[in-house]
Amino acid sequence: SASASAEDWFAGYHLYRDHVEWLKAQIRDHPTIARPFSAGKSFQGRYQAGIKIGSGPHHVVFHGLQHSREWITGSVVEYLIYQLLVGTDTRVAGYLKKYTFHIIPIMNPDGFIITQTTDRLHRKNAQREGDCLGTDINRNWNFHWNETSNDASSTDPCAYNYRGPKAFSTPEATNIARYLKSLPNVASYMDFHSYAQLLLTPYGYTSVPPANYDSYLKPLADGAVKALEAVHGTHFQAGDIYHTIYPASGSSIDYAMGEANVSVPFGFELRDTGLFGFILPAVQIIPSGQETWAAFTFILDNLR
Ligand code: 0X9
Ligand code: ZN
Repeated sequence: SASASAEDWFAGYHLYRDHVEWLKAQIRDHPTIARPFSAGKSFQGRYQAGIKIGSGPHHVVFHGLQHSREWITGSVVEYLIYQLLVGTDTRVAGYLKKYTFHIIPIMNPDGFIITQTTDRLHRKNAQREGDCLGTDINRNWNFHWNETSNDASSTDPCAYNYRGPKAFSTPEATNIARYLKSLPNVASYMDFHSYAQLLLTPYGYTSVPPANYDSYLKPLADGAVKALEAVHGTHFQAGDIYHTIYPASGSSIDYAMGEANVSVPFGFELRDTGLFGFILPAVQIIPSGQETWAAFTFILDNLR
């Protein structure tokens, strides 16, 4: 349940309603540093519920479960919340003065419900078109949307990477985009996915990386991956979406950089590399959280 100790909470995966309660409990238990917010409502009217932590001038925005079958991402995002609220890392006090964190563990609640009721491997949201269920939210962002060459996104409502009938037809992406643009300066935006063990930078829509890639983004990502690997020896690879995973257009971090002016957007692809895939055993939640914390804090320590 939501009042379980951290050790118990991170020992398993949980029902949607328990995640909602868990987040409320964190806010209730840490009223001086945490408060609730929501980016808006999903297609079916569920809140994209979030927690704001800290009071610094530099804003850091991140979320899990844009793709609903990637359960480890919700748990790892919660683990990062837990570290920011009650962790023993001595750097946290400094982070809470420098940054305000805006964190949404479950970006796609409708899809998450589907994975817990009817289809464990559902990836998309709940907007039906004909016989097929869901738009791929991570192909629906309004920056180079609908570049369908190279399988970067699909026009087929039944495809796993269906782009939607128009850019920002999904409320889930639209809400987060509006939220990003409402903040005065977003120091970093991070979107947590699984699985592949990658730390991705823009772009996915083109093979040409952004202007700050060689001088800043790639070295920062390499450092973060090195810090991650030092914890449990898990191997990650860093690079741009286009070359490191595959061409993808209309995705969140491309939008964050190209349209919302975020100079340091990252897409994490968490454990594993396919042995368990999306069905990652719960015993890996804490180790995955620990190594992700190392990458995350490396980024916070080196943002400029
Ligand atoms: O295809 C995707 O949307 C991402 N891979 S996944 O296996 N999780 O579906 C890769 C896109 C990269 N963009 C971000 N990570 N935001
Ligand atoms: Zn994903």
